[in-house]
Amino acid sequence: MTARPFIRTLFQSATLAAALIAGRVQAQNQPLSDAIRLNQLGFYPNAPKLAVVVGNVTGPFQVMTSDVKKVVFTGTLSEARTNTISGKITHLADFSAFTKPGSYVVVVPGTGHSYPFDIRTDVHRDLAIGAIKGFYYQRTAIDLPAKFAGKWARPAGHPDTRVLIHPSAASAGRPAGTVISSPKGWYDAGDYNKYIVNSGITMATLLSLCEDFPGYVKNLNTNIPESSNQVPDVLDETLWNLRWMLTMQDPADGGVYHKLTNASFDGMVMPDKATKDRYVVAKSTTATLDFAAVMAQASRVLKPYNSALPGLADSCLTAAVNAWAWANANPQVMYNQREMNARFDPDVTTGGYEDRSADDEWIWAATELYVTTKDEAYYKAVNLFPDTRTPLPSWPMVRTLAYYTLARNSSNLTAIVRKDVPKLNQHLTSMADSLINGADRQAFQTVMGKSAKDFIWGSSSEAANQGIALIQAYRYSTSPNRNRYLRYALGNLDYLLGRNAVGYSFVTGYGDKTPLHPHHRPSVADGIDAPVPGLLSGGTNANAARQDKCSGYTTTIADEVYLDADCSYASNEIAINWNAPLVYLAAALEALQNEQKVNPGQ
Ligand code: 9MR
Repeated sequence: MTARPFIRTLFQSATLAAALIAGRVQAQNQPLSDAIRLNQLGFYPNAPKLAVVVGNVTGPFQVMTSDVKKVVFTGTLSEARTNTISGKITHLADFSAFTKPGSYVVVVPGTGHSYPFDIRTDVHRDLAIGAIKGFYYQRTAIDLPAKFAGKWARPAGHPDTRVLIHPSAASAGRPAGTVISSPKGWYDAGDYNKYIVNSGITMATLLSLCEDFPGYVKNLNTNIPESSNQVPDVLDETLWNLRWMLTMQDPADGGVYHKLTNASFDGMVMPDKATKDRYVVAKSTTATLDFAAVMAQASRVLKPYNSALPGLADSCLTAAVNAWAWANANPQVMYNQREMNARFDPDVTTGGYEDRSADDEWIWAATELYVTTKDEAYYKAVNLFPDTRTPLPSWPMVRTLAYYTLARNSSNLTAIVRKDVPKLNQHLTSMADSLINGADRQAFQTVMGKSAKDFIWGSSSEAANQGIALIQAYRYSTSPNRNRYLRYALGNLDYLLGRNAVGYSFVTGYGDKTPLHPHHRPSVADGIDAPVPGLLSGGTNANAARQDKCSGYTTTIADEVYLDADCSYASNEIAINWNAPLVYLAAALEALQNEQKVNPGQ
């Protein structure tokens, strides 16, 4: 983070100086070209290295030192590829064979040079740390002092110590208007509300990183108030939200409120200036099951930290068991904001996180509870494989999170469940195989974007979750070809960091062409030019113009509809469920690279 602007400044002044010395000719010969798309942070020495040139250009390309003075590698651009979505032509510049650490640019004679990038062994480590730190900046109810927040320091917002029970959430013990305390947690996104459903997958993703790479996360220091304790920073960060989630459970019956929210979205003001009444709204089956799953997983992950966090693991398990009981008594309470508003006041118009089916939430909660307790009653309560699909995880579709959990705990299952492991592995590998199938022929050679359907609201998280799916398959596959999964996981990180149809690195502050105007209230209102760093923009969304009606979109081509404007909440908001898979992908690839697992071979 700190090194990038410095490198960039150095690079820009070096380029400028070179241009001045050589006269205008040099500048004209080697302009910065937006047509050369690559991971703007860089590459691991022993991993694949690809740049994609958009346009019909043939011939040689070079890798040069970042002062554009010395050629260190020469290659030939690939045959033309046609982007199946836009019809545009691309050519690949593959310099995987070049492995020497340093700072470089890719030069395509007649086109120009790329942004500068590094080749080094820990090239995504700062990103992993920065993306975790992004959650710190989303914290409610705590001052962010300069010591931890740098120039993005700000006073606490939303203490949430006086939250009203909305009429939709009233119960005998807590009639409408009752005041409860429900502090901490992260802001969901560019808005200031807190939603249990979206916390569900977010927490699962971060807890899974801790479960999958415990050794690696121990050394990720994010400079937060808890950094000096015995708990890894990423786990400390999740605790900020976990403690809020615990307050969202009604102690009288175990049910969990769907969300804690204003009646309507705040204006573009700083958190401490947003002081509207806050409500907890309707309990729901999906929120309660997501809560049960998170608490059961957290109980497992927190167990080794019992001396630093006495009793917390046990409290989480109790909360999970009580939530499960509520869901069993209330199996079909689906949150429907329109119906709720027809019955109760005030109307609530903030994020809905509505779902058509809770079947997948049942599978996920049952699995987490089973794995933590080994009580087979949970396992027998659901049909783990209702069909042959392995849907990519997203906030309304959490079934595959159950598969990841069973796979990662497969050496510690009871006999009756162990017999399902081969089927489980088959689900994970066939999912990965279908993801990578044909990716090698794509215009950007990425899994992401094989289909125009990838470009939905929050598409960046599709890319990141595809990457996670590939890493899970890599971890459990016994195929000699499993390294392919890792290569394509890395390819999707390259996508997020610039190898894509719009040429943006979608992470604020990480890369050279990054979102400067995310739909993120603090970034808009804080008076600081640079947006809060380490936040993943939702990214390209084919339907964004219709959804947010922001003016300024210039195209309807599915993989190009992205607008770096703060009105574009359908293509340029940030959200915790998008940042979490970025954290996982970057940190997991770093961990695997440390183990020399990411390489261009088979
Ligand atoms: O991420 C959500 C996306 O899948 C939905 O299509 C969209 C519209 O319902 O809502 C997104 O979630 C938003 C939430 O409702 C409120 N906070 C901001 C979230 C990100 O845009």
